[in-house]
Parts: sequence; C-alpha cells; structure tokens
Amino acid sequence: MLDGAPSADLFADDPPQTGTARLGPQAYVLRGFALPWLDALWPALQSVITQAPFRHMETPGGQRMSVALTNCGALGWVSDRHGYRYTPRDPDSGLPWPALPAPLAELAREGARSTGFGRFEPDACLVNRYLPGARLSLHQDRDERDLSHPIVSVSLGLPALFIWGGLQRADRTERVPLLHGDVAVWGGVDRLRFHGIAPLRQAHHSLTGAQRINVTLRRAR
Ligand code: MD6
Ligand code: FE
Repeated sequence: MLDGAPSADLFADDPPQTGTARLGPQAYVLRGFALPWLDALWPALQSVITQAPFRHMETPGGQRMSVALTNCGALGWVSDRHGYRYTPRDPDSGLPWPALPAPLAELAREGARSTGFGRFEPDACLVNRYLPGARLSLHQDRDERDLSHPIVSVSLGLPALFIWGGLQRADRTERVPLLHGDVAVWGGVDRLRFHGIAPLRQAHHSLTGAQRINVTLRRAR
C-alpha cells in the first residue's frame, strides 16, 4: 500500500489527507495540495465551463467518451473520428478556448516545482467531468510535442480510483485513490506510464455534488 493512501472504502467529504504518495521515480500524488487554491480556482473553473461547456467527444474508434470535457488555455485537447490533437479553438463554437485562469497556472507551476521538475509553463488545460459510472480506459498521454515536460493533474469533488500501470499496456496495474484537492504530477521516466480511471461511484460531495472534476495542465507545444 502506498504511503498516505486510505486502505478501504473511499468516502466523499473525508477529511483532507496530507503528504505525498510516490507512484514512481518521477510520479507523485501531493495530497490536498490544491486546497489552498480552491477559493480562487473554483469560480475560475465555473467561468471556463460557462464559456466552453462540457461535451462528450467521440474517440477515433467511434465511441462516445463517458467523460465530458472542455479546455482552457492557448490549446485544447480534442478527440474525434480523425484522432486526438490540440487545437487553438473550441470546435463547437469556433472561438478560442477561454484563457487559462491565473490561479490554475500558479498551482501547476508550484506543483511542478515542488516535485523537482523546475520551470513549467502550461499552455493547455483539459477539464474533465466524471458523473457516476464515467470512466477513462487505460491510455498513455503522448499527444504533446515535447514529452520532457511534466503533467500536473488536479482532482476535485468525488473520489476516484486511479489505475496506474507501467510502460507497456499489459504491465501490472495498481489502484491509487485520488481525492478532492489531490494533485498528481508526473514526467521524466514516468511520462509514458499507462493510466486510467475506474468507473466513478455514486456519492455526493459538498463542493461538486455528484461529480468529479479533473483539471490536467500540460505543455502541448
Ligand atoms: C483523470 N487523468 O484523473 C484522468 N493523464 O481524470 C489523466 O488521464 C491524466 O491525471 C495524464 C496525467 C495526469 C492525469
Ligand atoms: Fe491521461
């Protein structure tokens, strides 16, 4: 069991955890790291979601994603029949993605700095919404131009089980809880580890209601 990880059931609105879980040589979960930013971050996210509403995208294989998503920042991650890519505009509205809120950029820089990644200036911020039952199948993040930059990923609301694998799809996986306020940071030798999210369990969270929001900050170009 990982240091700092609760062992049995996960409950929404559990007291915040503290400390750092190490998932690999260059992969970390900073427990509760986002909580001090929450008062600035949550309204900023609401503004992003109003400007660019959540939508369910289609995978290149033609499946509707159970996770709904939107983006902010200079570049947004999109998926359709043609594949995965980063675009400067919201394909639904034709408008540029909403600006990256300053508190999110600051949180990303601080997360990267405190895990030894040095300077990190994100230009892409993917916002994922999970309702109960939504899941994310095992994948690698490899759509970014320069894989030497880390990824900083913020979990809000309902708890989720992160499925954390190896560099090969068939490698054994472990399950790591991601709780409200946790920030995962990884890069370097762990940048291409396979990972996913197990189906979200029904529950209620005092901030988000029956949903989990994940905000993933990257340097795409
Ligand atoms: C999620 N996150 O936590 C899904 N990818 O909802 C990811 O797929 C992810 O959290 C790369 C880096 C961090 C992540
Ligand atoms: Fe990912």
